[in-house]
Amino acid sequence: MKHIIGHKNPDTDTTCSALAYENFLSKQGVDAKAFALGKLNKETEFVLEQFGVEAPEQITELPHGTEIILLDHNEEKQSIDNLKDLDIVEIIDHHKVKIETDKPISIFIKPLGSSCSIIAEKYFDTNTQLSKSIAGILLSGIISDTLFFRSPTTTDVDKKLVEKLNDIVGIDDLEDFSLKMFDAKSDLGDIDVEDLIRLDYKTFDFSDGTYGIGVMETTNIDFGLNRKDEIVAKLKEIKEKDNLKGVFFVIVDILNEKSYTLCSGENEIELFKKLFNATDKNGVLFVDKLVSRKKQIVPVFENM
Ligand SMILES: [Mn+2]
Repeated sequence: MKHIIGHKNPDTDTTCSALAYENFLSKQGVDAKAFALGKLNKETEFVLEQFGVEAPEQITELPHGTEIILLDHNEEKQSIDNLKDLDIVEIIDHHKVKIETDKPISIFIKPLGSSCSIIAEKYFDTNTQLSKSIAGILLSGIISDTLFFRSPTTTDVDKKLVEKLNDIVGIDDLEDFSLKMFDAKSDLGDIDVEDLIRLDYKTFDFSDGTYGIGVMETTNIDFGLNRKDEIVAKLKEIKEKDNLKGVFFVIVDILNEKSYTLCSGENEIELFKKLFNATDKNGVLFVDKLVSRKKQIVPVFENM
């Protein structure tokens, strides 16, 4: 059996695309199952419950030689702990290619707003029957990753796919549905500060070292900003512990398309201000329209 796995710190796109691809492959007679590398966030739980889809089993390692399909990621650091022992047979993703493989494999990468868009296209292109529940989770994954088309990663293809999927799902008010998703994502209760930072966290190798960048997409920025001191202290701790050049925590106001970034030290504050022309209010770095780590933040660091 092929194991389909999304990235660590699973989000709605990675989880729903993996689940939908399991369904797609089963219709082609391929034995495959989706797994999650960690606890699902509340947005994903809301979406799965909404469409009656069971959450994937959580794993951290797989037996030596297991055949795996990577969904929504292709970097080792974002993948399963013992990736080196496993047999990658396929990659489906919408991020830039970073991986080296020891043999030819199927790689399917498209510059779309979400991995769910790629899976949805596979259904439509092959006229594969698409149930209301699978169409529902695909539509949700696209809405989540594109911040309901607010993110600059959005393409016209994503918009058309949501329309086509909603012909099957039949949601009357998509804007209202997206707000419910984002509110679910923003409802973090009394989450531990490190868990908050690592909810959607990735590390990147830039020219002068490795950096960590966490993103909190929210409809309630105060949830993050009210814990500023605690978050900054933890960013410093993570920087030391993980031996990083710097750590950033970007609080994204989804509905107003603005961001507020916290940093692990003075050098990082200066760097971020310089790179993004940010306004500094007591260590909170404000940038209008900066919402996408993939399309807006990482490329700027890569060119510094
Ligand atoms: Mn994605």
